[in-house]
Amino acid sequence: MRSLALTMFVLAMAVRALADVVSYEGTAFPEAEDPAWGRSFDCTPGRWMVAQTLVQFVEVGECFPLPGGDKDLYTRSVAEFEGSPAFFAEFRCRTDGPESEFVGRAPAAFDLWTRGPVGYHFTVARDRAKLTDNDLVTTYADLGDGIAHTFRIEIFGGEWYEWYVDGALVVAGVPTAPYPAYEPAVNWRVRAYYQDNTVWLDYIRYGDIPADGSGDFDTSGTVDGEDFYFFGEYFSGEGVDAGPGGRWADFDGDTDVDCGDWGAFQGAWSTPASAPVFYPCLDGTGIPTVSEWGVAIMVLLVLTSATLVYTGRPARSA
Ligand SMILES: [Ca+2]
Ligand SMILES: [Ca+2]
Ligand SMILES: [Ca+2]
Repeated sequence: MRSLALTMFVLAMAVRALADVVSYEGTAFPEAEDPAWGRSFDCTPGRWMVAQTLVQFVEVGECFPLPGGDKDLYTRSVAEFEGSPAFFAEFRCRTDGPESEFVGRAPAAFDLWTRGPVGYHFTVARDRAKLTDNDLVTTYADLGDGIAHTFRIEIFGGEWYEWYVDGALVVAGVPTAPYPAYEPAVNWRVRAYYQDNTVWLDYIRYGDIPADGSGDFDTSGTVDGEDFYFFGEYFSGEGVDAGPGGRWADFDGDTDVDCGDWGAFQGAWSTPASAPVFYPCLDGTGIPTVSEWGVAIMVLLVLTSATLVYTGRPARSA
């Protein structure tokens, strides 16, 4: 019974509308998870969901000669964050597309777009990423091949911005102008230019940067179930730096998000019911018991089966 209740709780958390953070978590296609996402595409891109991840498969030569082919684009206004003094955007993905596709703004692109003089454009290949700002200053970052990576930007009005890959600072500078501003929007685009490729998108999150050590991921003024989901997402374990995205959950300010922070999170819990069980910290050792693993695996299976939604074509092996 408890496992069922936990499962329903986790599923309820999978569809969320946060006050000061917008998140796409890969529980369904973007426009199904939240109708605020718009979709447009060229030719016949394939897409499907697996394990809370959006998978997109694009091929060249589908509708017209090279270069170009399938394109799958999702866009959403970020106007609600105009004037934010501390704004972040973070996404996690991997692709099997090569760096040579950069010439066509492919394989995967994430844009903080605008009609004004400021914007940030990420392009991700399987082993390299680049950030281009509206001054056309481009910075590259080498990636470990074949695994998902976390990309994050923090923008402090017109004062400063910082770009991180997997929690490490890559570049910082003074923006051309404050962002979000000038009819801002976020775009996520997967495209085939000279080669077919597949992209796995785990999540997109953006909004106001939460206060350090607050436990309040969505800056809602309460510490509750919305924050609980993200506490699990940014939990790093003792002595492991959780990166800039996890500072809000690091109550003791030692860079990790561990079971000590979980105790503080429970102390900060502000809704009428007590905080849910957090299995990695259940017995203080960080190691779940056999029966706890059983519940965790059941939840995972339910989530996986609930999100196995197929449309388009399955990916071909490279
Ligand atoms: Ca996900
Ligand atoms: Ca909150
Ligand atoms: Ca900590």
